[in-house]
Amino acid sequence: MPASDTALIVIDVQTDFCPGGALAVAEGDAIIPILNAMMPDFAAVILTQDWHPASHSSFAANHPGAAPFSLTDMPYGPQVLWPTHCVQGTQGAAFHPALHTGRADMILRKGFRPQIDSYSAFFENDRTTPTGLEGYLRERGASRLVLAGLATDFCVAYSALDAARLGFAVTVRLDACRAIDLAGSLAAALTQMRAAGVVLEG
Ligand code: VGL
Ligand code: ZN
Repeated sequence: MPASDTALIVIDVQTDFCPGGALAVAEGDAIIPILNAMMPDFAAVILTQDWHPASHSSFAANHPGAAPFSLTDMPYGPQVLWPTHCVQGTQGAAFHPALHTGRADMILRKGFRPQIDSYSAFFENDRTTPTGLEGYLRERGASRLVLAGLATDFCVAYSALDAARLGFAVTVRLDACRAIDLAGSLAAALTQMRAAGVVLEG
């Protein structure tokens, strides 16, 4: 059983990221039994939820002529343009029905500002606008974090890298993650996480 200073952060296990969803991650739902089984072992459980307005600037549909999965330049840097997904209040933005949400102490929504995406649970994609999660975790006494969820190479990796930068001891449970893997993004994310001192398990 992980110690009382260890929090589990479950990233974006939402209908749109699971098979049949708008931005489906292959086998995204396969991790849910593992996540449910992990939850009772942690002093704190946080779920994150990608939560975009329909006008969100990360949606290809809001950039005339742009194809989904193409890159654009935003004031804060390069940004992948995604299929429309996780629109606030829609079924696609809901947690997958098999995920045990009752054990969550906190649900953190991110990506709600129209002009900026937020892969990380800690900072928006400008890497400076905080979500408030760091303060929550510190006030809960958490110094060690275990991360899992969707997708390994985007929201999980960005969250893990930010957490390591903030000084948390970070483990990513790869068996409880699945990746989008766009143009080598999974290999790059694994390399970056290892270099940042993130422990990759499973
Ligand atoms: C995610 C792409 C767009 C994720 C969220 O949860 O990894 N990926 N929005
Ligand atoms: Zn998103």
